Amino acid sequence: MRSGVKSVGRRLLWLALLLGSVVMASHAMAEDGYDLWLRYRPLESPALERYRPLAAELAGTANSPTLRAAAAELQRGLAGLLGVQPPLSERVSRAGALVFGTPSSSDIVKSLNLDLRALGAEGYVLRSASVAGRRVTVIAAATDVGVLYGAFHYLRLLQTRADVSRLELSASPRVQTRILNHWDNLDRTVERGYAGESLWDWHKLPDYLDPRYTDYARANASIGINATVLTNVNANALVLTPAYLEKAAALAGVLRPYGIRVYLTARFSAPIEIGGLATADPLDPAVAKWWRDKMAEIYRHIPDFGGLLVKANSEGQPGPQDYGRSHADGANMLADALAPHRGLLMWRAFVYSHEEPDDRAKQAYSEFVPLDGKFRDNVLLQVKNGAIDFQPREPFHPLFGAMPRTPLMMEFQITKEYLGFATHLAYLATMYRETLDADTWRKGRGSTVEKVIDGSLHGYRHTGMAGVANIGADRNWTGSQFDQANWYAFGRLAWDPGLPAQAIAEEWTRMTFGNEPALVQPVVSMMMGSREAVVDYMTPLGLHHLMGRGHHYGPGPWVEGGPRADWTSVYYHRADRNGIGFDRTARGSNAVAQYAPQVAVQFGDARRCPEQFLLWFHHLPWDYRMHSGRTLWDELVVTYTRGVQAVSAMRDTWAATAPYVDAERHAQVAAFLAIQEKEARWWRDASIAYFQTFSGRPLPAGEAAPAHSLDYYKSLEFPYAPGHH
Ligand code: BDP
Repeated sequence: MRSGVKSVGRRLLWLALLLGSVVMASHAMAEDGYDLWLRYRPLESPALERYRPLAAELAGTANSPTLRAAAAELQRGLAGLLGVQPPLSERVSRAGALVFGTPSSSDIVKSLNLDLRALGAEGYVLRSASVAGRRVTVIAAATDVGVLYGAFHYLRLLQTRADVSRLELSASPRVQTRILNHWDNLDRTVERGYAGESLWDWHKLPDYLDPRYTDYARANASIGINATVLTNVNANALVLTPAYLEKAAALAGVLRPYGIRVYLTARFSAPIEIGGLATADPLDPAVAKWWRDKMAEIYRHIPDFGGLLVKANSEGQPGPQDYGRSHADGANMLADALAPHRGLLMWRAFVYSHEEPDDRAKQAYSEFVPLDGKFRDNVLLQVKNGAIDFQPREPFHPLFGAMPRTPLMMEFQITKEYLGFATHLAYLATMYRETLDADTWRKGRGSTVEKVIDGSLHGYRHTGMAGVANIGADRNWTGSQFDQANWYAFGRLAWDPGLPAQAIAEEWTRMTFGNEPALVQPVVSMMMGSREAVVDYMTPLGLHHLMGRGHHYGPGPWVEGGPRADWTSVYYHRADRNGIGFDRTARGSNAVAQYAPQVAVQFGDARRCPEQFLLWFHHLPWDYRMHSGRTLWDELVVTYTRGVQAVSAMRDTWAATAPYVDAERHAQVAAFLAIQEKEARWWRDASIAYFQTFSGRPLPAGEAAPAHSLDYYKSLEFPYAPGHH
């Protein structure tokens, strides 16, 4: 009996252990996306056998925080990918060593006499070489942060199964400041954020440094992002008070080893709000002194503070025009306060006023072009990709190419405020590429926006690219698995604005999900078509600004009235019995005249205007003949439907990838695609129901009628839609 009890007990114990290990194993395999693309999962054969001998040892001296971060990342990556923990040694003692360092940190690197000067302060080389007769791989740079970037690149090569046996590559960034703009508030809400609360836990700072801050830094460094604005452009002056500066300094301390500089947003009226002054007039000496003192104070807290980002006289924010001064007066006063510390001032060109009757699309150009050459040396003007506001598709902003004497930096939106929030799958690199590839013609053919941004067209002394972050405290960082790709793509394009969107998608997919061709190919093609699908079901043929009021969730083409015309939809689509579209030709607002003549004639002529921008520039009758031979009305309906169909096809594509993706992430993406399909149909149906009241025309043959009445769509309300405060 006793032995029987014992054996039952033992069996139970075994069962418990077994169950425990199964639970643990499945837990270990469950993936929630936290790892991002830095997902160092064990390699399969034969890649494993190929790479292992090339990482037998880590040879270098980790004698700075940045080099320690580089060595730690290599160790972590190699342990995950190759299942080895290569010893760290100062010299090469075996074949297959991975040598890392700068000429000053590593005698081996020094002895190789590499020409590192051309790489600049952030570039690196990856090179197969021979040291004392032994084959090694070298990750070398002139600076520690270059080594860190090189380490991430090396790991990426393994993650994407590249050949690393004969490496001979070098890389350096084409844009100087590669910066995230967090629209994060001090109460941890995030304006237009769809990934939960702000990552910055201000309340617990500076004493508690969430380990996530380090992972955030790793992720950014891995794609070359070297700066971050911690706070919302709709700024709260409190962030400039001593208590918050201490908190910001603590964050800067975490980010510094990863080559990331901290910036803050400055509320223009801060001298009044926290400084006790009666005015914030930029030409008042007391105001200028207040800012000078404030900057000195910031630099005492954060010696490598990057600078300030300012939204002024835009959407109700205070600014120099409140005192009858120009944007240049305001920007230069702040730039002067930053200059002794080598800080940069990023001044946003996103300005428009409801008191100004002119077409909103024209206002930034009208405001800033006359100020070209009037800004201090440390000012960059930050310009959104298009002239309205981060719409699913906009023609490039006419300011690009039009301010040769003022460094213009790009502002892209990574968070998908106008492209379906976190649930819609929209890979944005194709959109970023479209803008970067656009030809401004300002210095003849080939004067692309890319060349404006990398500074080569006008010889800018400063260059920059900003991305409005989509990051929050959600486990998967960005609210969805595929939104991680947009963070990734932004960083890669900021480093090299010439990269093809497809190559970035492929790289990301391999790192994030795996290398099986049956996975990579369909996922990449799904990503490549995804943003076009959103354009089709939300704002086809150049339509824009048709979303719900305030929260911007879902369709709202009927939005009218309220405090400002330029915050309604009817202002933009101008649909009536006769037709639809915003006439921006010489007969209308003449916004086309803000482009170079070669561009203006194209956009200004309905026959030559790319149809994707047709209703952006033209008001056309419903029976206008499209290139397809269809009427404009029919084309509109067909395009909406095409968008919905594309999402259905994406669902099928994704379903077929199930064998290659862990269950947790697969299920989440599948569920989000189902939401996307539902909402795509909602956009189509609501838009068609609304525009049909003007066109008075039947739907083309075979097209399904909207599922509900227009009144139904108009009645929907979403008081707690995320991202809106
Ligand atoms: C708009 C957003 C608003 C931002 C603004 C900006 O709806 O929340 O404050 O852009 O960029 O698209 O300043």
